[in-house]
Amino acid sequence: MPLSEYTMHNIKEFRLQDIQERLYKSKAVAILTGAGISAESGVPTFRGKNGLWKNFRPEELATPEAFKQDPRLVWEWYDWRRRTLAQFKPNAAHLAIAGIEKRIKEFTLITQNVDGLHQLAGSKNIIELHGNIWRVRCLSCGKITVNRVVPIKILPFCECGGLLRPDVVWFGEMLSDSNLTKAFVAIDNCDLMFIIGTSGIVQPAASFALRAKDEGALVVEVNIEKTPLSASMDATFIGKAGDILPQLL
Ligand code: BJW
Ligand code: ZN
Repeated sequence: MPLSEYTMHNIKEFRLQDIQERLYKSKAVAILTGAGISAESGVPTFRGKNGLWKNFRPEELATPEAFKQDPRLVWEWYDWRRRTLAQFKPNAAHLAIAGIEKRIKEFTLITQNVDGLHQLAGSKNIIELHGNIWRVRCLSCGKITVNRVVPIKILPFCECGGLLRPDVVWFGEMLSDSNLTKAFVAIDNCDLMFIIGTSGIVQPAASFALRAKDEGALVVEVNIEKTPLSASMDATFIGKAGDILPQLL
């Protein structure tokens, strides 16, 4: 679709072309991404129709309680995801974001995704709010290591004998203070923020768009459907991230 045909659905009339112009005048840009940005690479979203593994909702498996009760089951889920992910490549949306970073002086990518596809696309200044599925953490000694073994042994153990868990943030767990601080600095300093492919329901990430707006940034959402955040955005572009983002370059 040509740039001029993407219109926005909120108060002010922005076209994608207007956002493109705004982007290249921006001094500081922040982008928040969610599972939707990896959907076109083949990664199932959490709350989409292929998001369920063996009929478990993420809220049932992505918790410290679930891991304590049945670490084997939780590791099976992560093993399945790691095996699928290992075949996937970054898509046009990941590449466009890496391209934007090259042109903007102050650029921060805040991702909720644990899949590592932004790094593969060439993004550099990334905050991985919810961790990374390719790292493991020892429950006994706390050591964090990169682990790309596919399939991973169920259950994996550290050299100290402790049980390993995925180095990700589960429901009810605190996000790293240093990541949150870096994210807030980027949000408070940016003049333009994009919210891409997230359902906007998992906190604290869901509050970032409103914080950016309160701090005076223009906030633009890209999603295939409206979300609870849409009504508060300056602009919401409805469409696939892989179609829309490359047009900003
Ligand atoms: C496309 C597309 C295409 C599709 N193009 N778009 C305040 C109020 C209420 C509750 C809380 C609160 N503060 C904290 C909580 C509790 C909880 C929470 O938010 N619960 C909600 C469910 C209500 N939050 C936490 O527990 C967080 N911890 C915390 O805040 O600690 C302090 C605290 C604790 C307890 C109480 C109070 C304070 C931690 C959250 C950790 C989330 N972890 C997970 C798993 C990570 C590891 C793993 O991957 O296994 O993170 S859950 C899962 O959801 C994952 C995601 O990063 C996260 C967000 O999902 P996302 O990315 O939005 O994906 P989807 O699937 O929901 O949406 C995809 C979107 O893409 C859709 O909109 C599609 O339309 C779109 N899309 N194709 C563009 N081609
Ligand atoms: Zn250990």
